[in-house]
Amino acid sequence: MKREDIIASVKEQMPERRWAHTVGVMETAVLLANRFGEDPVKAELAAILHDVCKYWRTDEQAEIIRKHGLPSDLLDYDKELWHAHAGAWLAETRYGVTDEEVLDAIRYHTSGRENMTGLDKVVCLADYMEPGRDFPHVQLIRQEAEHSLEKALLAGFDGTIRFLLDKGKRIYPLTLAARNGLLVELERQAAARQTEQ
Ligand code: DGI
Ligand code: FE
Ligand code: FE
Repeated sequence: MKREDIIASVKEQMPERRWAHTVGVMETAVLLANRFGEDPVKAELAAILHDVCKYWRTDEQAEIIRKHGLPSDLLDYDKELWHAHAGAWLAETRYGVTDEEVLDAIRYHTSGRENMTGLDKVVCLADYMEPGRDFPHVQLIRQEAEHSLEKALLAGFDGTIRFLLDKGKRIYPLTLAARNGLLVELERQAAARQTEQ
């Protein structure tokens, strides 16, 4: 499907303020992709579709997960996690997205995963810091994003994990794997800088 047709269809499936969020994620994803050497066209496409079914009924999201063999362990965790996997399935089957990198960026935009690709990171970070976002540590995330994709995303996941801990909620294992993976990458980057000196 053409970009404009995808945009029109996605817009129709959400309230106006969530569409404004999506536009913010599109713009931020393009900016971050250019800043960190990722493909801005792929980043924008993933951003357009990332929350496509966020406002669908949760039983419809769950049905996609159950019917089409998506990870069923998601259903044991917070419903907020479901729209990302269901959204990637819709992107592929209804919107004709074939690029696995784009599909993965949609699929993992909420939970993250171990060994996130550059595109995964850009879309996930854009979702955290688009201009419409306003939560206590968003300024810290935006500051880190000036120079480090990994540090900024780590600040994002730290905030989410703290929020889940405070609420006494379970944490999806991929989120912990994502945070650990970012720490390993940052340690490697620091070690590489040491040997350069
Ligand atoms: O869809 P958005 O609101 O734009 O953002 P999102 O897809 O990143 O969803 C974030 C919500 O998901 C946030 O309120 C925290 C919630 N959540 C629940 N369980 C988990 C989780 N987020 C992560 N990363 N990991 C979880 O286990
Ligand atoms: Fe989302
Ligand atoms: Fe979002």
